[in-house]
Amino acid sequence: MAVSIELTLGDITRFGADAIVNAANSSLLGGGGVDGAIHRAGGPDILAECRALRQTTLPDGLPAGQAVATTAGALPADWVIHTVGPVYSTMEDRSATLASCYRSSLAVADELGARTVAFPAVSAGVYGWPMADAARIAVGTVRTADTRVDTVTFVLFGRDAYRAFEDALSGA
Ligand code: AR6
Repeated sequence: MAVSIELTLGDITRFGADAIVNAANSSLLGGGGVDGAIHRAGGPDILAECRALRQTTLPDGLPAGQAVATTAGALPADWVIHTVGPVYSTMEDRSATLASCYRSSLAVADELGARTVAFPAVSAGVYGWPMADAARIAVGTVRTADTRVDTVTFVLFGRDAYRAFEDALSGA
């Protein structure tokens, strides 16, 4: 069964799903954007698990394109799946790494047994990826992913992001 893809406008920290995805950085120790919002709203348990990961399985941090899960703390989700998007570059095509963020996050969701997953527009904020292209990669990757996740919702912050994902979904 293909994944059902939905779009919504809003703040991902308020979105109820089995798992929500964080656009983190390799340190896993927090930052701005959606990362900052998730740690603020989810409380200290998320950071505590991130620190524990850094002390055990991820001493050098999480490489771009990979994903790892923690508790969702106080958020209305069971897990946060942290993924690290690539920083946008005009010198190098990092699209495969961005696609890998979505595929790896869905693979982690499968391991957890999560059936509903919410994503932000990974790399399309601080990391500078042009929104239309970020949306095309996100939608194209999720659409073709081999996963047991039933529903992926892209939770988009702002009308421009929403429109870009609408266009990507309709193939415009
Ligand atoms: N809900 C949904 N989307 C959001 C929210 C929110 N609460 N807040 C921001 N966005 P960004 P990146 C949108 O910068 O580009 C952090 O410092 C935002 O408008 O959060 O992958 C990390 O620690 C944009 O469309 O992530 C890293 O250092 C999208 O989420 C770095 O930023 C992604 O923007 C990661 O940069």
